[in-house]
Amino acid sequence: MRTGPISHINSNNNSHPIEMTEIKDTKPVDTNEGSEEPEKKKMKTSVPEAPDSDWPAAWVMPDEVEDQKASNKLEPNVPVTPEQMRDLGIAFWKMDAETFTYPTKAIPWDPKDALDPKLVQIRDDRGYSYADIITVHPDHLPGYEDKVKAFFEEHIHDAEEIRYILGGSGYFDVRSKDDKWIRVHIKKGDLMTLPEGIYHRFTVDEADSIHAMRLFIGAPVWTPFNRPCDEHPSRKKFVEEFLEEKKE
Ligand code: KMT
Ligand code: NI
Repeated sequence: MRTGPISHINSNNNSHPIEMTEIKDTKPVDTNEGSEEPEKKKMKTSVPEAPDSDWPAAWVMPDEVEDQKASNKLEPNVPVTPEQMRDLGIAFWKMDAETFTYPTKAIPWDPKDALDPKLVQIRDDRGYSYADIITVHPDHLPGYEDKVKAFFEEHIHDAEEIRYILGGSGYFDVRSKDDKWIRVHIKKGDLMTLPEGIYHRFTVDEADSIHAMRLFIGAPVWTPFNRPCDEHPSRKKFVEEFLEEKKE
């Protein structure tokens, strides 16, 4: 389901349904500039990612689904491993969302206000200079069902998508190397990044509630480019980096 009235709920139908009202105070944090190059090219932070046992459950899902909020596992289930997710450029950290608390909604939320040292370190290492906090729940988001449908349109962005789940749960679906849907069940304490250019979509699960921090490098641009957009530079970059056979 890639078309339909839900793409028109905004005046700009090519933008995410939760937009920043005003973007103030987006001064960049220290982006580590001028400091030593990390040893490994891909190592963007010194904070170790979660061990495999802490990664979210993930599985292959059918091409078409009736109920986007259902788990939609194949019969029998086809699990997807953390290694397969990392091979698609996904990164994952387990955070302490119990000790550190966050408002239900803050647009924006200044990432410099972070008290959690792990969040501070990831923020600084990766240059996350903007954040906001939203709650996708029928009581907290006007036009809830339409927005939930809009999040489920397959799209890419021209930047990394960074989500820290502060409460509740939901599904991020990403396309596998062979273009099947992989469903990733994220929940409280999960910080996941999707690489620029990966085809993906989001939905709440049957609990209908997720509280999330959205982070961004620089002034936020949430613009989704709906599939197909294979000629988009971010898509081409993703295909080259993660999908094409690497020559030694
Ligand atoms: C997204 O990318 O679709 C969202 O930000 C949805 C709410 S945050 C999990
Ligand atoms: Ni997205």
